[in-house]
Amino acid sequence: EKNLGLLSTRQIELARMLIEEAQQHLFAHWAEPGIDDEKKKSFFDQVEKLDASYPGGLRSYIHNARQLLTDSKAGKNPFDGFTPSVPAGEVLSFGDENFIKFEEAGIKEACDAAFVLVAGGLGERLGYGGIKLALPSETTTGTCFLQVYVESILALQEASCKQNEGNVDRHIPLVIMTSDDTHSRTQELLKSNAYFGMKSNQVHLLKQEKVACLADTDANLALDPSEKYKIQTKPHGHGDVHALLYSSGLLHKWQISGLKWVLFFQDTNGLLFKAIPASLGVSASKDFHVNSLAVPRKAKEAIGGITQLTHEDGRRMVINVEYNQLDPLLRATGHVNGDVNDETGYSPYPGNINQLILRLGPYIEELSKTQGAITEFVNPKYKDSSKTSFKSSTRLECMMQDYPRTLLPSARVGFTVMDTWLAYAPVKSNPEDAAKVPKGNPYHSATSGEMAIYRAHSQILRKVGVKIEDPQVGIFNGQEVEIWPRIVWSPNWALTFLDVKKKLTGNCEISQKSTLVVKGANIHINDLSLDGALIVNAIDQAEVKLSPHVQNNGWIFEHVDYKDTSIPEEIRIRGFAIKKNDQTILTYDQPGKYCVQFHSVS
Ligand code: UPG
Repeated sequence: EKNLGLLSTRQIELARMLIEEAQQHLFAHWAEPGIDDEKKKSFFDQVEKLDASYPGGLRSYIHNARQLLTDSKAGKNPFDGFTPSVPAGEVLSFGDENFIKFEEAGIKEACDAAFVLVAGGLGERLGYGGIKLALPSETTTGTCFLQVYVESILALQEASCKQNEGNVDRHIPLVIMTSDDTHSRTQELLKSNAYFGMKSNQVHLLKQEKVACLADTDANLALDPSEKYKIQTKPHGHGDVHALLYSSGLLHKWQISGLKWVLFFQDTNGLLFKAIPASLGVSASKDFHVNSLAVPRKAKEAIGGITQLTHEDGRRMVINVEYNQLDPLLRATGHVNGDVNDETGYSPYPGNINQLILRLGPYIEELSKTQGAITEFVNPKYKDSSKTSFKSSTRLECMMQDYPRTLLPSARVGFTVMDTWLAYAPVKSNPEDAAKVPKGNPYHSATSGEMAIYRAHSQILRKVGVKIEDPQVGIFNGQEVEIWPRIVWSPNWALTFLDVKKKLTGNCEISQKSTLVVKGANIHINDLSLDGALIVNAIDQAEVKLSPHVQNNGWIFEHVDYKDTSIPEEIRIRGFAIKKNDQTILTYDQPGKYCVQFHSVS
């Protein structure tokens, strides 16, 4: 009471609320007025911020925490009363008639979409010092994840506007959710690279705030161990994106400007945009309000399983069940072996890659009811079986893919399964953990993420008829991977199967040791014969027709050890560095028409 004079009216209200909610321990140690006054004020600045950044305020947070902690102590699981079963979704096969039809439909829709990238995670499992968006997706070109994403969106914008004449001025918005851990470095990455070609007002950064930590099962808020005038905080999870989008006002702006779709995606999947046109096409053709992208999932793989849950009372939903919950849920509902592969070699539950496509209208309607609040969970690590105290403080968490949980049964919720090689290659695990992954299961490491890009491009070219030599097997940082030719192209060269088919024609062959980089919107290659390294760069105003026969010593992988700190971290976490022995480089930086047929043998 003696210290109230330091506070604003709003802060006094919050102090009273904290006392009503039995949180007086937060001030129990406070000194007399005149001592630590600045710290006391900053304590309440923090309380105000925590209150403002949680839907319903800090009081709601404490109530929700109390309920979830009581349920957790009682051993109540969030799936009580629900029986899991395998849901039916749209299964696509790259390059077939259906796939091509959906890709075409998706390109048409893309200019009515907004993209939302959740990138507030620190990537603790990867242990990389920088932000994950700045990590090279592959080291042949060194293009970082954020650049791949931005260039893909720009290429979609260009292709879509072309298909929808009259819409030429549409700039597809990109929202990036950051956190204190990633915000300034993301901003810096964008600014120092001129937004990778986007207009600066096309990109919006929304920073998520952390939430208060909970010290015990009574939901007493925890003070920071190193600062007694501060509440300890931890991340609340990627589910924050919905509340942030809602409060930013962007959704209504998008609706007014005629947008129809919001696509959510994550920080390190170099393949994702290969799957976007077709899956957006599925959303449009099936009129889905929610469409989650999925890939075949190995049992126990660290990706959530898309599951149909049917409640005793008849409710039914198709939802992600997180990877740590699927096995216990199956065991508790009569599946004695839990999460296991079936005769196909995969779990029958498709793996959620957390790429969500939401129809904007119904999304806004739902958020107007919920303010973007997402079903939360708590995961306390108890000291002992009495479940009275925690090993360390905990907090409430939420996940963006839990959005459909509160939807009415009439909502059109579906999912689309794609080939893993085409759609999913995240970078999440450090080399040590990746090397321990059982053989045959994906590593999700920087090594496998890069190799997957080469494999995807090679497989796509095989599908359009290019002869690609079989891959070799290599072991890097203890992980056995397939090494395909290092083929990389820019998104504006080709986005869809038909784009590739149109741009690479005739009799083409590429040897395993080869590197092929194609950057530019108007490059046509016919009768390619490549055994070495060929790099083609052209500005959009250069129309290039090539018939190259190239043979040289090319670029090779040299082993490096992830423990060798003399090598930059983004390289050594892959276990290899590229040595450039020899290459043919073709550059077209002046507008014009070029028709080049050449043999280059060295
Ligand atoms: N992220 C945030 N804020 C947070 C936590 C994470 O923005 O507070 C971002 C993070 O940067 C990343 C994404 O959210 O882009 C996902 O985080 P990550 O740690 O990679 O998620 P996982 O625990 O691996 O799991 C998510 C889904 C899971 C899905 C998997 C697919 O929860 O269902 O199968 O991603 O990659």
